[in-house]
Amino acid sequence: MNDVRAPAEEIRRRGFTVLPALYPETWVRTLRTALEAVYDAAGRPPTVSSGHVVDGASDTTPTAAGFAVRQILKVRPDLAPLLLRDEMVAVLRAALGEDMVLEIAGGLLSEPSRPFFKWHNHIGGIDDYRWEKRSDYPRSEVPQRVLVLVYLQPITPALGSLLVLPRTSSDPIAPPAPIEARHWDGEVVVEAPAGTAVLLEQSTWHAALPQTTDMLRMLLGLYFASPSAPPGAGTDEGLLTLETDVPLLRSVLRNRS
Ligand SMILES: O=C(O)CCC(=O)C(=O)O
Repeated sequence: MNDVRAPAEEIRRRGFTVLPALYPETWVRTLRTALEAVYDAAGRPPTVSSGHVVDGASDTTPTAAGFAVRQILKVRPDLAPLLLRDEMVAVLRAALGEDMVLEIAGGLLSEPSRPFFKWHNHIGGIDDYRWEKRSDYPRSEVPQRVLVLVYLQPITPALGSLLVLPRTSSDPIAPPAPIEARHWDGEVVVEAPAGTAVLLEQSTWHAALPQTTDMLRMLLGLYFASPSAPPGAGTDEGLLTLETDVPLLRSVLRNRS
């Protein structure tokens, strides 16, 4: 395994790190096929709506972010062995503490109809929209929560590059520019091969450019938190009672004993 201290330090120092092509090609293919099958079973609706991922009761739903699969292991328990990588979990432990937990495991599909995915972060969990209406953004000097985006296709301009604004823990938390603006000064444009995991500290602002090619764009969204973090929005209830014989997954569940 690579040294995990450098990427963990990067999360602390600039709010994110990228682990390129971390997931093997065969896993990426299987995960893509599974997510597309979930989308097929839902009748392939338009992927985008004005809704938020945390709203609504169904397992799958179009949202502003794309077609969200809220609890991937509830709809596809067979994917448990393919969800996590040792190196990623080691980096997360170095950043969040040995007893950090997986809060949410979801999936997201989109296509060219998804417009610019405006700047946002994940303070307090999956959707941060309530913070838009506030000026008292909560601050934490140590990482409390990290979102991992696992890209199931290359991240390229044609497929919608990811934009990230690096931040240190002493940077302001409020957005430095309008969240609708396509480009912010200081942004990093992330481009990487399929199977790449991008680890974002919860206060790190990010956005995604629209894709121009027709292919379904798919990713996993995995939220990890230190046990001392205040409970997150949109917690994946299924993970609280999940029983699994996959040791790596079991080791990050709240009920792992
Ligand atoms: O679609 C993307 O590349 C970014 C997704 C994202 O920012 C999120 O799910 O929070």
